[in-house]
Amino acid sequence: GHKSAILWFTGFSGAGKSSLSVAVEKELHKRGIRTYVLDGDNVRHGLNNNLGFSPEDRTENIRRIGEVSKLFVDAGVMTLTAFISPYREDRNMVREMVDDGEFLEIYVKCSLEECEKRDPKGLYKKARNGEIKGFTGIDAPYEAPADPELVVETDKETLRESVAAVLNFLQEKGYI
Ligand code: GGZ
Repeated sequence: GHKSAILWFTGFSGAGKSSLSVAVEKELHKRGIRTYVLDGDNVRHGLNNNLGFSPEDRTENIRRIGEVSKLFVDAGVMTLTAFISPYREDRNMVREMVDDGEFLEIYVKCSLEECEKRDPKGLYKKARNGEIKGFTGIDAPYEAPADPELVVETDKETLRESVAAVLNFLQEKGYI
């Protein structure tokens, strides 16, 4: 058996949150653990399609994702979330929604320089051009976690190494 929790990946756009959450999910499946990944693709296009990127909308985005994640955890599902979630207070709000030990904050650390170099969707370029306003890291803030359960550094480690770090953490702490 396992103890279900929210694996809350936070970091810049392009830091690798989605890739990492999907790769961790694959490993959990190998161990017979049921999972669900919440990310921009399945949340911002549906449940949260009325929200943009103002500070207020980002807070509401994170609140709803927190509430949905809580439902999944109650159903015994290991829940992985991949959102920038730039505000410390918003992440702490989610932490407060669930029982102790059910919110695992994983800081997907990557320098802005590297994220901008990767720029998989060309969004940093647009933000620099002024075509997108309020882009995280350019003209909107990112508040790094003060005391995360785990930090992975995607500009210094391979994806395999980051995945192994997450799996080791879960094993050491008795989640899997
Ligand atoms: C940041 C934005 C913005 C602005 C659109 N700022 O690389 P992506 O495309 O797929 O990741 C980004 C995603 C961020 O959505 P989140 O729901 O994770 O944000 S938050 O947690 O802050 O609510 C990016 C795209 O949406 N995107 N405009 N202005 N990212």
